[in-house]
Amino acid sequence: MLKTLTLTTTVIGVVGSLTIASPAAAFDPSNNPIVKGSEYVPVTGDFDNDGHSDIFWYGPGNVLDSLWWGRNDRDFDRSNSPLVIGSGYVPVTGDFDSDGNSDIFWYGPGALLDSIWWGRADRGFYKSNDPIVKGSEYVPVTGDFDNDGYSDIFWYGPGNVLDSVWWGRYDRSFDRSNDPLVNGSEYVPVTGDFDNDGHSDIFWYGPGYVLDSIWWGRTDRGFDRSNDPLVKGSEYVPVTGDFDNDGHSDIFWYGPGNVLDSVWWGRYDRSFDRRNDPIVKGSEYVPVTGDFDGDYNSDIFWYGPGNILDSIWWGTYQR
Ligand SMILES: [Ca+2]
Ligand SMILES: [Ca+2]
Ligand SMILES: [Ca+2]
Ligand SMILES: [Ca+2]
Repeated sequence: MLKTLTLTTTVIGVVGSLTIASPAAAFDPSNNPIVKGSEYVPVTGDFDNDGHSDIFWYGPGNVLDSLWWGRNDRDFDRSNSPLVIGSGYVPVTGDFDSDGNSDIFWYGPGALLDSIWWGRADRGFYKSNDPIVKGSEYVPVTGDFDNDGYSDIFWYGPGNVLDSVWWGRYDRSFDRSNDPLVNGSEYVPVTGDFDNDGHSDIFWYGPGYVLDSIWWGRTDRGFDRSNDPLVKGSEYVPVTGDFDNDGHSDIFWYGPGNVLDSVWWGRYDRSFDRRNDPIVKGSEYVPVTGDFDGDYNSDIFWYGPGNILDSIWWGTYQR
C-alpha cells in the first residue's frame, strides 16, 4: 500500500508534549507548518546546483519518495515524483564527479545492489546501477578529504571490520584504498572542514566514555590524527554545517529529550569555541543541515517523524 505525503495545516505552537523554544541569536527559528506524513530518511545536497540545498525524502519500502528544492524565500518547491528505490538503503550525498550537482550514493548493505544517482540541473537524476560491491555493514561518511574537488566516501567499519576510502574521480568511478585505517570501537563519525583548510575532516564522536578524536584531511590522502580528550557527556546526535558562515564547519550537538544542546564552532587552530547555551529542543527530532535559502549560512531542518511538528532554524552570522 502506497503512503503519500499528508498535507495538513498545523497551528504554530504546541503539538502534544512538544515545545520549540527560541534558540540563541545564532539561529532564526521558523515554525511554519512544514508538513511531513510519515517516517522518512532525509538526505540533503544541492542536487540541481542552484545554490540552495535540497532535501530528498527517502521513504523506505513502499513509502513514496519526494524532493524539496530550496528557495530564496525560505520555502521549498516540492515534487512528489515516484522516485522509488527499494528499502534498506543507506543514502549518502556528495559531489563525487565534481560537476556541481550533488549526487546520492545508495549503499545497500549486505546483498542489496548499490547504485549512484547523479544530480542534474533539470532536477532529474542519471541513475547508474553498476554492481558496486560492498561486503558488509559499513557506516559511510562523505567529504572531500584530499581537497581535489571530488567528494570521497569513508567507509567506516565498526569493530574489527576493515575501513576503506573511496576517492571520487572525474569519470564517475572511484580510486579505492583499503588501508587498514583502524578504528577500535563504535563511533559516530561526522564530517566537515572544521579548520577551514579546504580538506574535509572527520570528528569521531565516541558516546559515553569512549574517547573522541578528529582526523584532519590531507592532500596526500592521509589524515592527521588528534586524540585530544574532547569530552562529551552523553548520547548526542551531532550534525555539522557552517552556521555562522566563517568558513569553518561547526558541530551542533543535539541532545534529545532533556539533554542540553550545545554548539561547537570550528576554529583555525583546530580547536572549537564551545557554547553551552540552553538551546532547547523538546523531543526526538532528526536534524539535517544544509543551506536551504542560499544565504551561505547553514540551516538546520528539524524533521519530526509522525505527528511531530517540523521546524527550521536558519543560520545567522551571530553565535
Ligand atoms: Ca538546489
Ligand atoms: Ca555530481
Ligand atoms: Ca576528493
Ligand atoms: Ca580541514
